[in-house]
Amino acid sequence: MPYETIARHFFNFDRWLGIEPIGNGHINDTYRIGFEVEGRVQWWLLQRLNHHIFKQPDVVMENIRKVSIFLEKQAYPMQTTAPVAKLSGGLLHTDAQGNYWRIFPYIPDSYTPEGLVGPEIAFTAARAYGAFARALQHFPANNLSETIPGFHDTDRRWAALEEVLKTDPVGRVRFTAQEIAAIHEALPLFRQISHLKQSGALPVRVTHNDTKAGNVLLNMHTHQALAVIDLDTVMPGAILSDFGDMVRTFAPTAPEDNPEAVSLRPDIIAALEEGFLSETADWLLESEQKHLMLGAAWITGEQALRFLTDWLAGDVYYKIQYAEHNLVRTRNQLALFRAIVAKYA
Ligand code: GN1
Ligand code: MG
Repeated sequence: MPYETIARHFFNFDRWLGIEPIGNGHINDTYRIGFEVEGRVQWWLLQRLNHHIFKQPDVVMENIRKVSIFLEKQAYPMQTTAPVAKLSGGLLHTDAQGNYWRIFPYIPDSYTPEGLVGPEIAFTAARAYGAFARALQHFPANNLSETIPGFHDTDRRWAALEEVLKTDPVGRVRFTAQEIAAIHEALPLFRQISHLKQSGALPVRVTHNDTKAGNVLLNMHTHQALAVIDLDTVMPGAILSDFGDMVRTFAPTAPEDNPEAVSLRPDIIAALEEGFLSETADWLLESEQKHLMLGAAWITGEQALRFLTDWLAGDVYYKIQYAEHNLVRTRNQLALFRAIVAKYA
């Protein structure tokens, strides 16, 4: 059993109980595993780290290790999930196929608040991400590596789109004229963000960079926040993207790959702002606080740009479930971008 063999690099146990896939990430593969040690059942989270996307897996693990240790020393109101070391040392197991595996604590009785959650849950999740940002406020940004260079550097992502428009590797450009025209509407806003970054109005901070609804764990019974997970992209960034990704994933009436029209839920946006600011209003700059919704437009537009680029490149980055998945995602995010700009940005 290959999964059991992987797990045995991390733990000694008596009896393997099995494995099941969990979560719905677009990049890594995540499983819950179970085994027995001296008659006691243990559950852990096993994950295959996608090394085609995270090209330096050791650097990712080193970032996560540093951040987890730092958080554990703060007055941090949630659980941390530091990766487990192998019995022989090191945080990654490489299998014969060259895949990278790691293990994290599994947090029982938890769920991620995806779907049409109400304002109380949105508030709780945003407060959790706010508490995460607060706890890392004094973490020296230059101690972290960029696990994906230029992750939220939208100028760089725009250049990648231009490149794929030129090379058109799978001949999709001519069927995508509407979406390509639509993404150009976002260009002035992307420029505005670059300008705010350069001017110092958006200082470099240690940010999570993937604060979607699926990356906060809540208690199944009390609905309190248990943990902020998926620290693969914790690195220097701008706080607006962390707020923006919450709006992008909590506020719409449908998920990011829904082919029908999406609209925004204003009560959720208000709750996200309230929750996030309850942990950040006393230390974020005014120029950051007043641009939070600009962050929502930015990160939604950037997500549209990323899905569109991947569609035109031939689906080389995001996992897809059907042929036009990335195109459907692009249209959804473009519609959401327009809705945010029309009302807020
Ligand atoms: C990816 O793998 P997952 O689902 O946590 C992506 C995010 C996107 C998100 C869109 C490393 O996150 O940046 O916002 O898909 N992660 C990476 O759902 O690119
Ligand atoms: Mg992620």
